[in-house]
Order: sequence, then C-alpha cells, then structure tokens
Amino acid sequence: MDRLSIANLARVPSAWRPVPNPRDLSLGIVHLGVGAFHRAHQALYTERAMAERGETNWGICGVTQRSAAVADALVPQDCLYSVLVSSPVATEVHVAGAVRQVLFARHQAKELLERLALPGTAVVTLTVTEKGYRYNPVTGALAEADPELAADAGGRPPETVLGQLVAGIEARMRSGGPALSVVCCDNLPSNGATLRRLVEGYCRLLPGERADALERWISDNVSFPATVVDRIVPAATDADREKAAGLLGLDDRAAIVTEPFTQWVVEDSFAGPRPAWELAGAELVADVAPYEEMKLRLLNGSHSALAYLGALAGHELIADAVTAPGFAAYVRGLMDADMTPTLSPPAGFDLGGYKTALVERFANPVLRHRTTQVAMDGSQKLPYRLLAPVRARLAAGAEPRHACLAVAGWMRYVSAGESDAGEALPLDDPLAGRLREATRDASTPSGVVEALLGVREVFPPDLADDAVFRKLLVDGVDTLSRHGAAAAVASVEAG
Ligand code: CS2
Repeated sequence: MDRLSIANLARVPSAWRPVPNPRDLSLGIVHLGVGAFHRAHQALYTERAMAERGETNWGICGVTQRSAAVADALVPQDCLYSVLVSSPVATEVHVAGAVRQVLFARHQAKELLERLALPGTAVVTLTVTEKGYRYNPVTGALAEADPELAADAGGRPPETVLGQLVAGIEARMRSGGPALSVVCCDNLPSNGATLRRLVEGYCRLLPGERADALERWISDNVSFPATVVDRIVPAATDADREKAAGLLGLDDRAAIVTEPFTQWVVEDSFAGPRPAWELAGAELVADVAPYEEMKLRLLNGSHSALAYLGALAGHELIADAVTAPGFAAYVRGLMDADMTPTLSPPAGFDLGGYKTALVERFANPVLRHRTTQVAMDGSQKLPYRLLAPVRARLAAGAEPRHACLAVAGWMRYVSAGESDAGEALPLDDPLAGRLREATRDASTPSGVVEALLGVREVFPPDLADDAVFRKLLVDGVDTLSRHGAAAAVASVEAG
C-alpha cells in the first residue's frame, strides 16, 4: 500500500484534507514533545486557526525528545497523519497538516536551537509529560541535583527539555531576536507560572554572568501563558493504524484515534503574535485557574483512580473499568464527595453535566485507553490529582474515603506488582527504583503505607503525618489485599 504523503493527498477525499495546504505553510511554532496528544490537540487548533484567518505562518516544527519513533513515522510521509475522531456511533477522519517538520532532539540539537532563535518562531508549546520537567511535584521546585540538568548546564548539546528551551532562548537573546511566548500544555498545576519558575531555576545552574543576563532577558521578553488542555488521546495501536489505512487507502504509520470532546483554555498573555486559536474553539481568558482544578481533579484524579483500581481488578481498558459493576458509582462518589467541595468552578458552570459527561467519556469503548498507560508516572501525578484535594478535605475535617481508596490503590499497585488475579502490572515511573526499594520488605498493609508515606517527593510531611489519612490508607490497602479491588470499590460506596 502506498504511504500517506503530500503527493498522495489527492487520493484522500477532499473533505478530509488539511486546510491550508501544507505546501504553503512556513514555520512559526516549535513544539517540544510531538506525541499523540499534541497531534490530536494543539496541532488541530493551530491548523483550524490558520484556515479561519487565512494565515500560513504557523506551521509547527515538532520535536521528539527520547525516541526517534515519531520522526521515523512522520518524516517519510511529509509529517502528515490522520486523526480518527471516534465515538461509539461514528468516526470522522481528518488528515492533519500543521506539523511541517519533525526534529529528533538528540541528533538535531543544533537545528533545534537555531529554530528556537529564528525571528519567525513566535511561540513554543510543550507537552513533555510531568516528568519531563524534572521537578519535585510536591514543592514545585526544580530538581537541582538532577545529573542530566547539570550535564546540560555544563555545556553538552542539551538533552533535557529545560536545557533545550533555555539554550534556544539564549541563542535568541544573542541574535537580538524578538519576544517569545512559551506555552506549557501539560497537566501541571499553574503550568505557566510553574514553567517560568523552572526555567529561572535552570538559568541559575549556569555560570553567574550568563545566568543574570538570561534572567533579565527572559523577564523582559518571554511570557509563559497558563493553559488547561483536555482531550483523551490513547497511545495509538496497530489496530488504529490498520483502521486508518482502510479508510484512507494509504499507509499511515502515524495515525491516531481520539474522542470527539476537546477543550483548550489559554491565558491571553502572549509576548508577541500567536495563532488565532479562539477562531478554532479555544477559550482565551484572563485567568485559567477556575478551569484548572476542575479538570485536574475531576478528570485526571478520576482517571488515576480508575487506572489503579481498574488495573488491580483486572481491567485492561479505562472503558472496561468504568463500566464494571460499582465503578461508575464509585467515580461519581469520588467526584461528588471528595473533589467538588474543593473546587471553585467558573460562574454559571454546569458542574453536574460536566461530571456526567466525564463518566461517558471514560466509557467510550472505541478509545482503547489502557489502565496501565494512565497508571504510568504515578509519583508525578498523585500529588496534584489526588493528594491536593485529600489535603483540602482533611483540613475541612472531612474523611475523603473515595480519594484515599484511590491512593491506596496506587500503593497496592506499586507494592504488589500484580493484579488481584496475579497478572503482572508494569511499574513505569521515574521513581520506580525508590518505590520498589521502599516496599520490598513491607509485608503488612500498615508496613506498605508507612514505607510509601516516607517518599517525600510524593507525600509532604504534614500529609504523611495526618492520622486520619494514614488510617484510611491502611484500611484501603488492607481491603484491597484481602478482598480485591472490585470489592473495595463496592464497599467504599456502601460506606
Ligand atoms: C491521563 C491524561 O494519562 C493520563 O494520565 O489522565 O493523559 C488524560 O487523558 C488527559 O489529561 C485528558 O485531557
């Protein structure tokens, strides 16, 4: 079968083809972390914004950090890829065309720095996952002792995201380049301010004079708008690629499947020009805060709960977990009892409708979103998704039983390493070694809880010392180990 490419685009039905024509685009955005999420989210908003405004200057240079796989899939097909927007009843196809170049940072560090310095590059966006920022998720501070950051600051061609970003900004400063907007599109609390702080922290790892000049230039010329992003985009599978090939009549090694829902709330604080994303459905607002906790706690917090408890109960997919007996009621209980009292949603917002829609989104069977994919990097995700609301509820004198069962689910997932039926569960986490080591000799529920509460990058001391929290966790791990996750979920609901 022929490969998807610009030359073969004419064979794709015209309604599915990208607008504007990819041939006409020049590069205006550098995106760090050109994975499935970016390609099904910001890249589509950008393409649509150009179409609405009749602009052609926002083509995207996508950067892949750790593996060349994305570049190997995209480059031979002129960076085109299809997005299959799938609900249980229909699939819409779009061949996306805004990504115009893909760089593999490890091998093309020089090209990346040059691209970041070019005056035509006005916006940098990032989706590098929580761990890509090399920070402490409890304090929000840069992991200053990280050897990779030190190696980048020492002058090797940068391999970390912060190293690449700051080296690019420095090249831009030296060449007298214009202002730059750096837009974090990862699920981090206050992601704009957080990224600014991390960038400043990284600058301070550089020799004194360079650090001072850079910090000044950044403060005068670089803005870090905050954003809230939302769209469920599972890692693509062979079945997805086969489906795309069947629809397109062309081989597409970079096809992705996503859900119809999409949301992007962007703080309108850009240092220079930007695509007219609002014409593509993004909400440009003065403050994203009211949207942020709602999304991170209700969607991502529930997602993590379903991932750990669902994987323990033997469910491969999030959709299987949420449709298993008791799980939807448990997730709704988690949202209503433990999350909602901690939120300040935008005025007039239909929170009940949002929560109902979330359970429906999780249940979309076409997505094939694996519980073990969402379970990845729990040490980075738990603090903002589950522990922050738990802390707020404890401070209000409540007993957040649902959320604590989810945290206990993570503890059981980490310490048992297998599901209730004895199937191995992968521990894919930057702290995996520490977590395994901490729980190796823990043989009782209280031993497991004690060992993991001692991991300071996950649990701040005041939370680890909270007696109510501890008791709920020990009860949770005990029930999970004796009766399994399905029974534990049912029992928390029964109260
Ligand atoms: C998920 C998110 O993998 C995960 O941790 O919770 O990627 C989630 O699908 C997105 O944030 C949805 O917007």
